[in-house]
Amino acid sequence: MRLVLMGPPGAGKGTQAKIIAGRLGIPVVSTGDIFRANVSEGTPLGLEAKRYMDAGDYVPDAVTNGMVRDRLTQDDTADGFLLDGYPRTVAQVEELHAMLADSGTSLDAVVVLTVDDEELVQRLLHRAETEGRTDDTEEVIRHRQDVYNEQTAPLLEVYAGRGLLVEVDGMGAVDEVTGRVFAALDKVRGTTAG
Ligand code: B4P
Repeated sequence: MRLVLMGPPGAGKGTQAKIIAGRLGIPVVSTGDIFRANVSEGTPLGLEAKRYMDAGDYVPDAVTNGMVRDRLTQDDTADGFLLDGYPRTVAQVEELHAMLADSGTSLDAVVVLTVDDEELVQRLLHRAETEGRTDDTEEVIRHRQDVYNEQTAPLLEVYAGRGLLVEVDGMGAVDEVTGRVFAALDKVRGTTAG
């Protein structure tokens, strides 16, 4: 399967992506994780990305798109993948569409996790205590929510119009949310996943 997992910061994308992809036997491609790996290795990409991430802004499309294009040419993604946190802008949607068209493929579904705003802030503040991520301060979290609402929320309509959008309630325990994702995927695609 070729899946996209979307949702506001703190919705549980990274958490669910690992579980879902593990069960489906496909790799996770997380743009956030790739950026963070580059930041900790001090690569030129990491140095550039860090400026934006620390402020809660999106890394420029040209940088992000090039990185994803490279990743999706690797062999392990040939039979499927789960994109976690990409695309996040309309330009990224079109670039992804072009990348897949170049290889004669297309997306199967775009899953969006929905979670109340205050719950999102609480989850990220809790993560700040445990992981110390530099973009998990309350001020930056609220800015990330605004950026999501301005730049990423409009993508939901785009994917709904293409018949790909699957909305899943992201409130509640992690395993409950996973169960809802698979139930929704089974319903939409008639898959045998899980
Ligand atoms: P991401 O790494 O994608 O960060 P995120 O939106 O905070 O989501 P994440 O996956 O980490 O958190 P999750 O919801 O799983 O992006 C970070 C930055 O990278 C962006 O701000 C941007 O600068 C840059 N970037 C990434 N992709 C980009 C793109 N395409 N274009 C441009 N820039 C890009 O989990 C949050 C917390 O909630 C965790 O602590 C988790 O344990 C907890 N949690 C999860 N599920 C829960 C549940 N059911 N109940 C309670 N807690 C739960």
